Amino acid sequence: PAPQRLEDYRPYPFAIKEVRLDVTLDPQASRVRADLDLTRQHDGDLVLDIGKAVTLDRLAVDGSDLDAADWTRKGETLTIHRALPQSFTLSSEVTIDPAANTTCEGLYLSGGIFCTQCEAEGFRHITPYPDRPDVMAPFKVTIHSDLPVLLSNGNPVAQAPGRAEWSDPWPKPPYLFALVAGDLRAISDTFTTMSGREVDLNVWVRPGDEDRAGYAMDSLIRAMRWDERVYGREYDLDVFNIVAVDDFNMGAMENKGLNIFNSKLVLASPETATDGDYERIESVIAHEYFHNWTGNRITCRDWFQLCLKEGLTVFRDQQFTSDMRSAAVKRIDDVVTLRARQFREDQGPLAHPVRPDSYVEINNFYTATVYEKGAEVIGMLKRLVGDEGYAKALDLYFERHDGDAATIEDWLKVFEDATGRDLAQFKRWYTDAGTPIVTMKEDWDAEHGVLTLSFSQQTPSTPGQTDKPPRVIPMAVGLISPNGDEVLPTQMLEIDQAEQSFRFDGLATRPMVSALRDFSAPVVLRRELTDADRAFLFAHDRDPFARWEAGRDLARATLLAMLDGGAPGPEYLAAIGRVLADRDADPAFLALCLRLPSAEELAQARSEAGHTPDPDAIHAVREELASVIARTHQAELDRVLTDTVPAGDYSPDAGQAGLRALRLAALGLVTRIDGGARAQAIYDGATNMTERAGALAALIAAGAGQDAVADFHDRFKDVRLVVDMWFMLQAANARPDRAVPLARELAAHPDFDWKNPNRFRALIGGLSANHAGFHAADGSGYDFLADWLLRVDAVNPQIAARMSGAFETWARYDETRKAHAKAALDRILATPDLSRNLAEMAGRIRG
Ligand code: B3K
Ligand code: ZN
Repeated sequence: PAPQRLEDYRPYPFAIKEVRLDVTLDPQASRVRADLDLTRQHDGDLVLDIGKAVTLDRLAVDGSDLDAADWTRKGETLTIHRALPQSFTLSSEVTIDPAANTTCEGLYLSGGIFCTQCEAEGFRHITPYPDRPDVMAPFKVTIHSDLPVLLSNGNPVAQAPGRAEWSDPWPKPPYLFALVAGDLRAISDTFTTMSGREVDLNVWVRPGDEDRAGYAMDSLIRAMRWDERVYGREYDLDVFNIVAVDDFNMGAMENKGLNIFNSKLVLASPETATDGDYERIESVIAHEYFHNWTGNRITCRDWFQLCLKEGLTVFRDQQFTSDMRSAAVKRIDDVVTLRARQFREDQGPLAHPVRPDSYVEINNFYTATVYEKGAEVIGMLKRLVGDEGYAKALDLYFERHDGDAATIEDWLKVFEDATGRDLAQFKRWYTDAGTPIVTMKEDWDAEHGVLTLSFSQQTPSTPGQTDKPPRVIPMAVGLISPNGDEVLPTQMLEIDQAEQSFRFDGLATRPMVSALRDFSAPVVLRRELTDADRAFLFAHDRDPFARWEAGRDLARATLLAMLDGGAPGPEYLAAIGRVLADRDADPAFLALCLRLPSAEELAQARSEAGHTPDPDAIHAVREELASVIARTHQAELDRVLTDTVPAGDYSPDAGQAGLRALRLAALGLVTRIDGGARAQAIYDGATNMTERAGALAALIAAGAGQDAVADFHDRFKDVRLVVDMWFMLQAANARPDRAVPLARELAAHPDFDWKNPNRFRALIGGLSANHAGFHAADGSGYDFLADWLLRVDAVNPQIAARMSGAFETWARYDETRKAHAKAALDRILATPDLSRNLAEMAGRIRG
């Protein structure tokens, strides 16, 4: 199919004053009647979107039925030819089959619960409609069903057995429509907003899951309070409902007043969820709640503007987590994820701008670039205009655009108007793909005490974009004297030329430069440092990100040198010794310092440096370095293992979670040399899932996990989310030569319900995360993935397309692997009836 293009945007010819939906639920034949009050705004036909599986039973204008000659249905569009008055009511009646719908899009069933997913273009599978975000309307919804709980957007109007009425007064785009019906139980609370309105809060789950919903509720209340305090944003309905379902294509969805969640991001208890799960629940609950203003009250004009709501809402949820937990640790975590996913995307065949200008299937553009780089771009804006400028711009954004379907131009304009700053050059961050490479050189003039920092920037070509003019790059630097004191606190340098220098004078001795503090821009920074320089920064930098980065850089340099046959140098091992002996720093920070760079990060670094990465060699050096660390620091590691048991009952807070993270990081290292004895002991004595899953992962990686794997399944076979974990932990941590054979065995396990997105992601995503396992030289990982993508594509194209991203880096590897990967991709592309989703992904990746 032909791509959609940003430049082709045209406003819809009609406005909708009100939508009335009447839905009679039935698993195989649900009936939907829609009445749309339309008014003509511009010339043009009345064209509606309609899903292929929707049976159209009736169409009428102002109550009089249309006959077959009055409309044409072709592909996914329905065009009405009849002459139409200026204002009229269009009525439609359709039948749909939720039980046959396996796509988790539109109206479908999850474990007997009717639920919906309409973003991006799912509403058309429910009723014929202009399924585009710039058509906003208030909705009134009536649901008929015998199921006990019947929910839709907005406020409840009337509830009677078998029937419920909802009214959403806030005009919304169709992608925010939602409906839920099922046998559900709520845990409930109330929230009094800053202007004193009382809001009923409910988290709806399946009967029996109530005792695992408390943390979600607690997170919601904290998020509501935070958005009032930090952004002045108040909730705007009488009720806020969250529903957890087991079959969901992503994490969650911000439907107006009725958020629908993957149960993985709602349900948690100490025995079944890890600290990481708790943290994700907190941040995703907050993220979806924050969308109420950034996404719902102000939405996107078209899907090219997706980052307008997603980049901003990610930025806001990152700020929230920083406030709830440790800002330093959160920043480092976010950078690790950004580099692993977004830098990888920017450097490969899927690179695209934060605001793409064309797409075939919009669901393929819910990417790390749109979300995470979109958030980084906002972080840079905030750095450039300052905290006050940012606050003024956001106030203006909410005031000026409330109720609008807005664009990135609108967004930048509020910053220009609020701060007086010209953002024409800054806009390139939205329109140009690729990660800039910034090279920094130092020139020290000892005689005059002047340090000159010279920067050059260059962005490699990306698909369809070769011209990359210089961007505005906020570069935070500080200067440290040889005794470790900070001689110049953080300065924000603004780089906006291809080459540019900055002078620092009046310096008594040559300082050490701490650069890209707090990761002030999403760039690759290149500079020449010795291991001793890195160790110095790792010991003395005041900026926690830059300090961690120096340690990371030291670890990366050590591993890269080992790939060339070197041995781990003394600086790195000594630095790790200081980390282990540090009793003052935040344990969560120390845990991050102990973690070795991932295999994927090393493969990226290798190919950036012009080498062909060898997955087996990368695996071997990581193993080797871990054992060297464990042998060198055995006593300290043992002390860490005993000193990091939190006192008191389990709590998912950052303090306890940090201790457990440090303990598990130490365990990962010692397991390399003790055959798994300590991991087995921690597994056996575990009182919470964080320790149990962490110990299990370590045992599997050591090839010593058989008993624990069996025990884990026995204990948790009835807890779906933990069974997912069981699949994932095995596939992700298996030794490379065992990974694909094991994945095949697991795919034949009776619990491998591959039509459930979480279960599929657990196994297939687990294997893709096993770097050397997935990239097996015989191509078995690629074949396994291709087989499963094809199988799942026939039932759930979004999941197939998403998981195909594992092929993204295929062109980095050696000829043998490349030939296998290419054959697997060609086999996918040659398959008849491929979904548009998977066809686009496989085509772009194959190149
Ligand atoms: N807006 C949804 C994502 C929708 C994905 C559609 N394929 C969740 C979120 O980002 O908050
Ligand atoms: Zn979002």
